[in-house]
Amino acid sequence: MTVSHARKRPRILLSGVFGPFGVDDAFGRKENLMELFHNQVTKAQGVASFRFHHRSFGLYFLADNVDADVTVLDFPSRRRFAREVRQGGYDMVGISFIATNRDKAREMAAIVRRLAPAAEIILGGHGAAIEGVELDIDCDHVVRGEGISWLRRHLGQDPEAPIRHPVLPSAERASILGVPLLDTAASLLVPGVGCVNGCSFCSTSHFFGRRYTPFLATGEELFETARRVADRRGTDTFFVMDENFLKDRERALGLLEAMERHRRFFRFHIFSSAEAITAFGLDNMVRLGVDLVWIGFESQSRQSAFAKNAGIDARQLVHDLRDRGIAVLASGILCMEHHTPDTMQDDVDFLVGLEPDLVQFMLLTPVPVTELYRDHQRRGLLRTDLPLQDWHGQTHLAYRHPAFAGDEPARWVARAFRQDYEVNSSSMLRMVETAIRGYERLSSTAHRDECLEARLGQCERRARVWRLILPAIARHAVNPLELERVRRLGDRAERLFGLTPWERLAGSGTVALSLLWQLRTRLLGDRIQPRTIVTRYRGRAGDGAITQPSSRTPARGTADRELPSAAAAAIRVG
Ligand code: B12
Ligand code: SF4
Repeated sequence: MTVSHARKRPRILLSGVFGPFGVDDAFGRKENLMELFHNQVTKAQGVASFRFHHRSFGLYFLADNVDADVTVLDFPSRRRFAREVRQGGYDMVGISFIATNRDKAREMAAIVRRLAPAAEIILGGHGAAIEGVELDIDCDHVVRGEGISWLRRHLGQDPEAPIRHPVLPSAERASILGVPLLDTAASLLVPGVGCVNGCSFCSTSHFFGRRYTPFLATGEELFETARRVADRRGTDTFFVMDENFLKDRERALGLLEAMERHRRFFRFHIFSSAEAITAFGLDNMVRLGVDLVWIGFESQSRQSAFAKNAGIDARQLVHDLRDRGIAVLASGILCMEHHTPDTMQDDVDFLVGLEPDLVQFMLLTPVPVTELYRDHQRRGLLRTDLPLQDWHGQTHLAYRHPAFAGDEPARWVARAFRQDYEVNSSSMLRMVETAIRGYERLSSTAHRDECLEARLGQCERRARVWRLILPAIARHAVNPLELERVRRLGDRAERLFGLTPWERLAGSGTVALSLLWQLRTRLLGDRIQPRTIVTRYRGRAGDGAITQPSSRTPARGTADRELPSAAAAAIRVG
């Protein structure tokens, strides 16, 4: 159904689910943190874990691409959401949620019905894939797949109009070892959604119909968007939220060509599959400015089951990437159907043995509605007794596996992360090493053109700044092996860059900050709740331009108070 809102510009509230996050309560679980690395990657590394929050990016894409008065409410409390619904006079309320947050979405829909009975309720995001969700949650529309074109069509606007990319930080409140990252946070770049590879377990590939929908279809469009965002935010670094960025080789090469032509050398953190990386070429990745790549290696014992990994020497690939200064996040899947305790240990050893900078271990989870979900459903393996809040892939198996019952899966995940930490040391140490390796290799490359000169300069800055954290890493070393590695890496860095008295002092400063952070976590616990962020967009003004959004972030612990954005920005980085 397309609604007519000719009488006035529609008023829309788009909200993420309410907090608190990462606590065991009626709606959520302690495992569902709003922190990517601390939740799923560096979680076993204690004080050395990476800490930051990501916004609900999809909401900003929707808001920026319709002609309507839109409020985006990110990380609200239940009370804050209810207040916005009661006071906002909204025609529509869109709720974005994932499967684990289904019960929160249901509660929010009930709040809307109670406080704004005339408003339409629209459900979107990955939770919309849950079978029968429209019967379970009182709503008017369930949007499965890409949301911008749906919302435009629903509002009677052109679904095919070019997509306007919002200007957003990729992360908030970033800190490692309690040391805040003072640089402006990398910006978000979303070239498109979905992936054509269709790996059976992959939620995103299936949610978007095993298709790739580009938001930015050419290298030139990517470059122009990156330039606009970078100029507005004052940083040339991007977190690229695209499932398999190098899969479209021509587009990535087009971006590289545009950067070289314009002499503007952006840097990127990307996700990509091993086959796409190999096809694109590692030296091209250096030129492109890839600082970090997330690769799904999944399982050595079933490499052939994933076409993306077939015939690739994973260990060599990781080694060659790190040698080029490209940090690698390698992810693997535990408790797959073929796994026995023995073959699973082989897979953990394989992942750890890749010696990547970061690893992710997740339990195989038949997320609705993937090919794997359908297959498990057909074979009666789905754990329908397990509440959806527990389908997060960290402690419980959502399907019946003969070899891993009870709390065995959780223990495997914990052991795997611990093994990686003890064998490979903290991820920050590994990333300092990668930066230094990249610098050494590039500085000894005989012929460097303008692009490689720029990359060398960036690599040097990264290595020089990051090595300042080595004293803090030493202070919290997991074992004597890590202490020894810190000492050797520190000497290597000093031989390359020297060490000024100021840098020595900064190193001591990182130790002080890390101890403060340790104290904070001991006294107040390890959880950090993201602050509520309210962003208001006014629809198309008379001149045809969509006016800039204004953001409000409440102060720490006072989720209902709004501050002027300058103050909010100051709090956000602290
Ligand atoms: C960033 C991210 C996070 C951030 C959270 C950000 C936030 N503020 O919510 C962090 C790192 C904290 C996180 C945590 C978790 N995440 Co997460 N996350 C992602 C990730 C990588 C990117 C999402 C994104 O921004 N995409 C880009 C935007 C543009 O796309 P989009 O969000 O899909 O939005 C589009 C459509 O979905 C739609 N849409 C979205 N919302 C709405 C709303 C309306 C009203 C409409 C009409 C349309 C619509 O329109 C948008 C434009 O087309 C995705 C994977 C992925 N590649 O998408 C996983 C993903 C969403 N996460 C997932 C999971 C499982 C989790 C965790 C449970 C992980 C864990 N094991 O602990 C936790 C849960 C945390 C919690 N308490 O909610 C799953 C969800 C599976 C599912 N089917 O539900 C995904 C798909 C990863 C995966 N492949 O398994 N996550
Ligand atoms: S390659 Fe990665 S993003 Fe693509 S379908 Fe497979 S797991 Fe999903």
